[in-house]
Amino acid sequence: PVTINRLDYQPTDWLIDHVSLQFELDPTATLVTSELTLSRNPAAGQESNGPGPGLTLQGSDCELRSVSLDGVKLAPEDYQLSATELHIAQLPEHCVLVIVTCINPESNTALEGLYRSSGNFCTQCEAEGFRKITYYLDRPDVLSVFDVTITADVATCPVMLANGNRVSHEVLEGGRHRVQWHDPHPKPSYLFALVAGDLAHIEDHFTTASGRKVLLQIYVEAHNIDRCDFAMSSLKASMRWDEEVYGLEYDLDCFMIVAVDDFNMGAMENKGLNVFNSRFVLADAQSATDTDYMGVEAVIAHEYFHNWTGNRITCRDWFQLSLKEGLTVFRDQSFSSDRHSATVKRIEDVRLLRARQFAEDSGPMAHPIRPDSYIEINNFYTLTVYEKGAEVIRMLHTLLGPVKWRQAMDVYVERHDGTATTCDAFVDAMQTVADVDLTQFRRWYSTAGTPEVRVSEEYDSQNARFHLTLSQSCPDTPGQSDKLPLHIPVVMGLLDQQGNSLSLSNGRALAAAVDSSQTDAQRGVLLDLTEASQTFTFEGVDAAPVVSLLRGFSAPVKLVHDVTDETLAFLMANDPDTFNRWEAGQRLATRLILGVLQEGRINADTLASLGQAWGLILADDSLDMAFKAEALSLPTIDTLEGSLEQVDYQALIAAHAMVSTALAEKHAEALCVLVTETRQAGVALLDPAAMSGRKLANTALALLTWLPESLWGPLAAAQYAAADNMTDRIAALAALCHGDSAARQDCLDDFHAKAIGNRLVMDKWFAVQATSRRSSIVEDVAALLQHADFEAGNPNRLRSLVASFALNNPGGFHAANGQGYRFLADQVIALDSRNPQVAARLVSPLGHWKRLAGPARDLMRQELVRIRDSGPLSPDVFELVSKALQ
Ligand code: DPP
Ligand code: ZN
Repeated sequence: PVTINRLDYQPTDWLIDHVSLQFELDPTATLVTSELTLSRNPAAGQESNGPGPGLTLQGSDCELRSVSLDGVKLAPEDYQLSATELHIAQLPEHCVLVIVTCINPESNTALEGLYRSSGNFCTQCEAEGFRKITYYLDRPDVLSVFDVTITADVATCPVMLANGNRVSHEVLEGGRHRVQWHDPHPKPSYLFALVAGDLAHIEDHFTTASGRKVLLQIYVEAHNIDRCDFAMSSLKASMRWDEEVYGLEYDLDCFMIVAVDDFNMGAMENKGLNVFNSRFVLADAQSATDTDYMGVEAVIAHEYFHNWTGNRITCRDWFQLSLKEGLTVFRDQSFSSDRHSATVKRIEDVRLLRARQFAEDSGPMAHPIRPDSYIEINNFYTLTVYEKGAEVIRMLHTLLGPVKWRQAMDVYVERHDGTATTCDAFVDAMQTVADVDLTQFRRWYSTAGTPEVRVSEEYDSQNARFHLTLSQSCPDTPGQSDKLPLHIPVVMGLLDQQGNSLSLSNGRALAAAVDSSQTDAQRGVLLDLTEASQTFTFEGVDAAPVVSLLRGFSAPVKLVHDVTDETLAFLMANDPDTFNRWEAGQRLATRLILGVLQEGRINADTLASLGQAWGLILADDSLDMAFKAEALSLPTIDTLEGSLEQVDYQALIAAHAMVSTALAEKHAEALCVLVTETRQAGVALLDPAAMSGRKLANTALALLTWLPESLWGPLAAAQYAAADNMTDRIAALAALCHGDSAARQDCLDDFHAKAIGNRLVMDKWFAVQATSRRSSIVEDVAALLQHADFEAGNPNRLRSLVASFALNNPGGFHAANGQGYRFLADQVIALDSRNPQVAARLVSPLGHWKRLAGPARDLMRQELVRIRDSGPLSPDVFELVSKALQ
């Protein structure tokens, strides 16, 4: 396998000015005729005398039937063909090349290129799937206007869709028909899409700010037609939001979304024709949890927002992936936070970052948000590129402030619309407007690893001065050591002992949020931490203050700040920044759990502090119940793991269990009340208070499961029986799954019976069992692999069982005898030849063996070795396994 390096980028020698594609659809032998109008790229390297540069097109898994140049069919000696390329040595400066390929969608189990899902045709071309359809300059900086003609049987493919606007439809002889689509916006091949099959749809309209009427359609299999309304309303809300917040309007006559059951990723932003994993489209009360609904809304928004940040302005090369993904994640996060509780949304995003992205940063695949090299680009659709990428954008937003941020985005769009560009160009656009110099900030794009910020305080009572010293460092990561300091925006405030916010003599003012009722002092200030160590002095501080740092998690760093339990409890009760109230509780809980690891017992004082603070939060009626639920949720194992050098998972899991049990015991009565009395009857399913109530009630139930089942089992069984929505039903079932009652099997059977015919619900039936804390879990999961409803070829089903187990069941996965690791390695080996992308996703949990303590370390490593030696590997799995073993 070849390593591709970012600095080797060269523009292409050729441009494709226009492409016309004709598909003769057939399940096993689809003919693709591609007519490329080519011209030499004036931006390419200096031409020497003699013949111009040859043309090399990428292609794989497609059978070449013919090549013609300017109407003349080429003989095999006129071109060179390898397993991955078609090379033509001599072409005129302007020419038309016609390539005919034949492909087999039915046998395409990798789900890249053109494939079949539930009998329908669909495509997935990002990042490099287009080359499995035809030979092409399959890279994001080659933008072209596409015309697409599709011919298929009327009976099996009544619906035939492609990007852009439909321009014609004709009925042919022999039961065939043909449609033609034209996309006026030049685009790279990864944004191409085709869908054909027997699909039903719903439709609606959206009138843009400038008064254009856009047709909106959502296509699904007929039996899902009643589950699309929420997706449609999410789409309209996204379109409105992008106009209102960014002034960005939709630009075609129609916008289509198609849901397919077999999909490697979440969804894909193909121009005008988004193809979605059905789990991010289909939702109704009986099948979707509140979290699922929020996921649908966020992913619909994310893909829609790509129309500008991704499609109109795309990436020059795949190293720039975060240019579109980090920015678009930031935009979808902002959208969700505008529509729901901003604090809760922020907490959820930070939890994900800490649990998964920080782990990436401390593992063998650690990379900057703009990677420097890759073997397989599919391995770089990572939490780092997406979620840390969004944090980098958020920091720019913080440094610029909301008004300048919007101005800078206008500059970015104005400058780069219709082009493929770079992260550097994005920061250049920000710099045209920013007051701060962003030179140092750019290091965030090239630095891997999670920086650490150490804090020390000194109060000088004589001079009424407070000194705050912040020191930053960033651990070595593969290929990177001795990193330079980053520009870290630290939002902070000082409180007096009564909890009042002090006006600060240092730091930059923060702009008020539009609806904020906070004073300037309550909002605090922004400190620019740019040096390895920096002291900030605040004048006129009359008594030793309490510091609230990194408000709203203003930078993706680990904060090391040694304060007392009382200070944390004080911040939990008094910090005007609600995020930091939550954060203080997490820090107390972390201290409690890590304390058990060190001392073998729970620190009674810390437990009392946290218990009291919980009591205050629970009693505070001004707080949203969803926030309370977050405050009652302990940091997860994968978050805690991040604060340890070497991890003994079984010990960590035991400590976490001990603390969970102690807290549940202490609050058992109150938690039971929350389970039974927080739910609101007779309100709309998605009423915000009802959703928050369910979240709090189900968090309480989850905590109670640490106690003997006699205490909560009947509550859970009753909740299961009474539930009129999926959120409560699955939460009850998840609780029962930890235990061993008769109700467990009864409810599982009942759930299974009701899930028949709804794949997404059946996925939940697998996932809920995969995350149980039963001691027989590894055998249970292995047995489920043999279940008649398990489908290894369906990525969602596979993830619901295998990935749920590996990622969300630390106790089972890290079983002391290594059974969990062996199970996962077996799945990777079995899957790699069928679907390398999904197989590679399953490798990551095995990549962290160096961080493990004790025998687990070697047990995990052995499984990586076993994968490595199991035969020829895909580049995807090869890259992850070889980097993990280095
Ligand atoms: N580009 C897709 C998304 O993140 C994934 N390939 O929206
Ligand atoms: Zn995206």
